[in-house]
Amino acid sequence: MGRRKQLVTGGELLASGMRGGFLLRYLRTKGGIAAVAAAVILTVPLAASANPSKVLMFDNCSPSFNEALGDPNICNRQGGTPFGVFIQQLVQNGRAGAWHFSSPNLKLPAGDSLTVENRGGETHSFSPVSQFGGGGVVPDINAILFGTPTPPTFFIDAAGNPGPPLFFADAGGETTIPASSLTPGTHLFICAIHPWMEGTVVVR
Ligand SMILES: [Cu+2]
Repeated sequence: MGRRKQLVTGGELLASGMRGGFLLRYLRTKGGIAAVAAAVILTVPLAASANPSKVLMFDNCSPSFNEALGDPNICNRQGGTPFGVFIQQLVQNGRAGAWHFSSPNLKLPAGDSLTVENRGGETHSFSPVSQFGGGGVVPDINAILFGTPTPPTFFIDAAGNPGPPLFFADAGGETTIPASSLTPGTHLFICAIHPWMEGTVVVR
């Protein structure tokens, strides 16, 4: 509720920030695309989950996200990828690899719940979807990835019916997927904010 409101606000800020050629101006002021590409040297966290029934969320956001989006609460970590580099990665690759789940593939015994811990600096989600390849909840990220702010989305609820995205975790927080949602079979998850973040959980 409060969290969802914050997300919508973030999307609106992103939208307003990108109107009027914001992105191009931003890249230009930072020395152009070549300089941005040269700066793409990422420090991807190598931490692996010791507990096999836990998934970790990672990103590499930086305080420049807060400046670019005009919201001090987007990213609460220091250092990291400049906002313009992040956008450039999305434009060029359709993803920013440092924004990922670890491990993205998990096997789980039926009856177990699954804890998902956010070790990044931004809010993420581990939202069940009926298939990969759909959009998320941030219109401007969707626009970069899909060419439209409103691509098809495939979020589902525990019964497998279409519904709003579930299981958000703030930076430093966690969310738990209940055993009742992890019936035997293959379950697909994406981050509703960064929809290239994909996870698969096979329950037996
Ligand atoms: Cu995310």
